[in-house]
Amino acid sequence: MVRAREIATVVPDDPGGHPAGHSAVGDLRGPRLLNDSDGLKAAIHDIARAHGFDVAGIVRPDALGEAKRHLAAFLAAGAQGDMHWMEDAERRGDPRVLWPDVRSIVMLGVNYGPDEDPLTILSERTRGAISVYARGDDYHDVIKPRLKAVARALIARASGDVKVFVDTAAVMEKPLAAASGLGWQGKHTNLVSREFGSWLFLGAIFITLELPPDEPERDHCGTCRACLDICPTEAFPAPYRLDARRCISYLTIEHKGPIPHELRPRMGNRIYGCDDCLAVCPWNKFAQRGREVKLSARAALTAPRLADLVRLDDRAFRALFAKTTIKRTGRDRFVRNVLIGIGNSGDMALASEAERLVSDPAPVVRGAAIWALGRLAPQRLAALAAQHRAAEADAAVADEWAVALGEATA
Ligand code: B12
Ligand code: SF4
Ligand code: SF4
Repeated sequence: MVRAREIATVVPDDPGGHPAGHSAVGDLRGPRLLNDSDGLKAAIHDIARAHGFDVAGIVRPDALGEAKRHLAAFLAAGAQGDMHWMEDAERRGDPRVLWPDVRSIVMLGVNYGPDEDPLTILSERTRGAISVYARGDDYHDVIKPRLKAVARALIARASGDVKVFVDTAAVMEKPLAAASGLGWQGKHTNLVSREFGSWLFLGAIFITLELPPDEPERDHCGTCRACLDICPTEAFPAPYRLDARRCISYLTIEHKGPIPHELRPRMGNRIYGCDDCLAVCPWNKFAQRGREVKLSARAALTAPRLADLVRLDDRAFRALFAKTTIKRTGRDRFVRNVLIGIGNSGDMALASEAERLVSDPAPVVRGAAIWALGRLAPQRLAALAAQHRAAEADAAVADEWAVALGEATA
């Protein structure tokens, strides 16, 4: 039995990357030489399963194919918005640039299939829709130790160096997962699994050993375009291509400033992420409920009342979202999202909540409150203008006043 000599967490190379703010990179070393790569490959599936992964596949680091070119086109179009950490196409587009010693990549997936249809909550307009992936414990924190455990088990059987990644590092997890046979990238760009539908979290183990790769999965989308048609913000300029700047997931999680006016009414009550394109996929008929309790939805996050969420101060926000991925957006951006939901709710009882936040210390909250109140009760907003508008020092909030009072267009 060989013990890891080193397990180090190094370099979050996508600071602020999606959806949580840290990457997991560990170096694990073991001195024993491997002489049975087929045996190790067979063992990987058992080890992965024993550590809570539902699927595993092996891919060569040069298997990204067209993905690098597609990434370059994505970046050239500016589709990454203000996710500037994505702009290193050389490293992101080739795992060998990230780590020249890598010879094989083990791609792993954890099923987080929901208990119920995530589209149902969208008709409950006074409640917030939090996307399925964010309703339980932060998946990075759940998956990272497991990746390390699998890596440890691997080097106990073989020599080699290993690094583990779950999101946020400059690794193109979806095309690698597709090339390793875990599924295919659907027209919504996410990985679709024949076994688990849309609901797989992905992680990667880079290893210095040559392992026999698995066969890639082929595309099973056919003529279907359900995910493209359901998108409320028309975020797909073409099948297999996403403009993140229009995606509600980007707008509610990654984007720091005011949300573009044109897209606000289309967001409905989606206050953190969006599952529409995932949930509508017909391949979900094979989906199964996730087996990891930590990833399953907390009762408080399945259909929370907008009236409660909009009252969160910093402390209450951190308490409610402790150990979730939501905590990293911070109270201000989260309340901004809730106010968009309130503006879309049509519920006059929520107007007083927006009214109160017109004087919030955070500009991004004030701006969204002005918009929400303008939607629900324009006369009340006009009455408040005399009191608040002249003293407004923030240019973006001053613009919100002008737009909400009909003096300017967005
Ligand atoms: C940046 C990012 C985002 C951004 C941009 C998403 C995107 N599609 O690029 C935003 C914030 C919008 C986002 C949203 C979501 N994300 Co995200 N995100 C990432 C991240 C960090 C990088 C993705 C990336 O490299 N994008 C760049 C683009 C260019 O690459 P791509 O998506 O693979 O695009 C391919 C296609 O566009 C295709 N293509 C492009 N042009 C053309 C042309 C033709 C002709 C063809 C055939 C193909 C083609 O080739 C590209 C390369 O393979 C990954 C983690 C990671 N490190 O990989 C997680 C990740 C993709 N996200 C994930 C999740 C869960 C989500 C959400 C579902 C969360 C939610 N519920 O709100 C949504 C889904 C939205 C959607 N429809 O994609 C999971 C997806 C798991 C899975 N089963 O696929 C990942 C893998 C995280 C993880 N470790 O589990 N995300
Ligand atoms: S996550 Fe929602 S907004 Fe983003 S592409 Fe999918 S359906 Fe559109
Ligand atoms: S909804 Fe249809 S087009 Fe979209 S990923 Fe699923 S099968 Fe492919």
